[in-house]
Amino acid sequence: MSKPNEPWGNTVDVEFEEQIAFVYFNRPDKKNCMSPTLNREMYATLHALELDDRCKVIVLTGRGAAWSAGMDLKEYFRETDNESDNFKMRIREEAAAWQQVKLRYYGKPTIAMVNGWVFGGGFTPLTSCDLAISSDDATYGLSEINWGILPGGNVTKSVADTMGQRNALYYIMTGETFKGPRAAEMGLVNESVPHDKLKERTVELAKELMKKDPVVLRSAKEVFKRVRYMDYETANDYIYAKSDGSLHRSGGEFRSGAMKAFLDDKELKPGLDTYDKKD
Ligand code: ACO
Ligand code: V55
Repeated sequence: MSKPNEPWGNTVDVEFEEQIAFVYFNRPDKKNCMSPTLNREMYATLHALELDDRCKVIVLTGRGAAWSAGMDLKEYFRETDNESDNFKMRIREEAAAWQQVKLRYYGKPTIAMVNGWVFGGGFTPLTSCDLAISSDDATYGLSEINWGILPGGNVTKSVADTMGQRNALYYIMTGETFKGPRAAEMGLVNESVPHDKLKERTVELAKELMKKDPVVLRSAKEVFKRVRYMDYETANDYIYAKSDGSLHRSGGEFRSGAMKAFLDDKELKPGLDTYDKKD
């Protein structure tokens, strides 16, 4: 049984290691496909970890051979086909709540560590993570068209944002699979690495993120994700507002300390290194 502050149930699991929370899709027998239950448990898990001091970075990954094989065709689609419209809308909302809102604007840095299969609906949480490291062996596919639907649940939007029009339409329309190195080439993930280096590289990246001012880092990613839908003038104003706001919330010591280390003490080259606030 999970404890009250550890709401992950059977479909999600969490391991803490070096201030990283490894959040697992935990239905390996079902290739980690996303059922309504998993969607609810993932929301509760992420919500709790945002306030959990045991982690500064979230790594989203999968148990077994899959990252996630997309939505559960049985529990999410077929078994709800005959439910009421309100019921269908509710399970969609619960999927979007963690995949498109909680994870996309998460309070801590998020890294997708892609260990295996990613299909269809899996692209939405993948692209909501700030960064993504793939195994060379991972296999990706926009398989919707192979079974008679178009990529929904904002999968289409996710790939429009990350893969470019030619690539996105190619994979949307053919349903062909591709591997980690191709995912990296297209910009769907940051890097693809040999499978046995996947965790090591992910941890290295997570540690780099931990050195930054966390309040400013949170604003930096939120600003990026929101400004792409704004015109230039609104974006400029919003960016200044978020910048001032984040310095107010953090206290600004990281910024002033770094300026002192560079301008006065000459012990930092901020172009080359992160300021070490030595706390
Ligand atoms: N929905 C429901 N069940 C699934 C899903 C899924 N998306 N993916 C895998 N499973 C289940 C299988 O039905 C099987 O269940 P069972 O053991 O009770 O029979 C179990 O997981 C293992 O899957 P296999 O197909 O036996 O595993 P295999 O290694 O041969 O193939 C693969 C793996 C390629 C991932 C295959 O399972 C597959 O094609 N899955 C569907 C992928 C997909 O198209 N997802 C939907 C994308 S569209 C969307 O998300 C809206
Ligand atoms: C997908 C489709 C959905 C959904 C979530 O294609 C993901 C993926 C058609 O509805 O609710």
